[in-house]
Amino acid sequence: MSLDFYYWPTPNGWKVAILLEELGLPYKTIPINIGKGDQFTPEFLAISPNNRMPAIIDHDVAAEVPGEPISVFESGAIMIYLAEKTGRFMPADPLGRKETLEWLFWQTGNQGPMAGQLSHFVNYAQGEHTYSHERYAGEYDRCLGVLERRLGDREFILGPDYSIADMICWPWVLIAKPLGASLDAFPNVSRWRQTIKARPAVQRGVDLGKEFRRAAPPTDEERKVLFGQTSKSVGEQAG
Ligand SMILES: N[C@@H](CCC(=O)N[C@@H](CS)C(=O)NCC(=O)O)C(=O)O
Repeated sequence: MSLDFYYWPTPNGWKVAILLEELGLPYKTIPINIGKGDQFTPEFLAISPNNRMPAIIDHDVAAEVPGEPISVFESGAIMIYLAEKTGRFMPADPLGRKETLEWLFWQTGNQGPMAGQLSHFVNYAQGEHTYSHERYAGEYDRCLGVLERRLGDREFILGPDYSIADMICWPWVLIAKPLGASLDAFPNVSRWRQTIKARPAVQRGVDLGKEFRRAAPPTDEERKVLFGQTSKSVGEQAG
């Protein structure tokens, strides 16, 4: 398999980095510097129309299915694509597949956006935003509660087997503390977080591109790129 991985070291990028490392697939990392605006180039938008990373291009498809290489955007879609293509980290039976999809949709529709907005108010928003901050802190906490109940009688999200459902939910739990949340009230989540953290492939995934990680608050230039995006501003940059 020959894969290009469009990536920047953030929790959403780690999800796919972890899966690629777990699968042991060779891949070429293409950094998408989201503070510089790489996500708005016409080339990247052709792969990822929502101007967000992660995304992948699978060059092997041409060999199997005649035609162009296949691009995939949205972390959940990428993970299903790779799990189904390799037959790993996802149950093949219809009910197991259904449960995997439930947790992938839950992550990308609930935990991810709520944690992402919480991160915005913890790390980036300037000035006082008590209502918004509390709203997202509450939602992040609620999502931790959802995982806590799910993991009450299961080692992993789907049961005894580690899967893409764990890989997609884990990165936003990894950074609970920097988001201002304690895991003290969530013993099952804490246990699960530690078990997954101890996996060498997970460590390699989280370390991918760590030299690009932000050491300081964003500059004014980066703020302009990242925040206040509209259809017009993205359209203008996309050319
Ligand atoms: N729902 C998307 C979320 C991806 C996402 O939000 N990526 C962020 C980095 S964590 C990004 O690319 N941001 C670029 C921007 O805000 O312009 C997924 O799960 O893939």
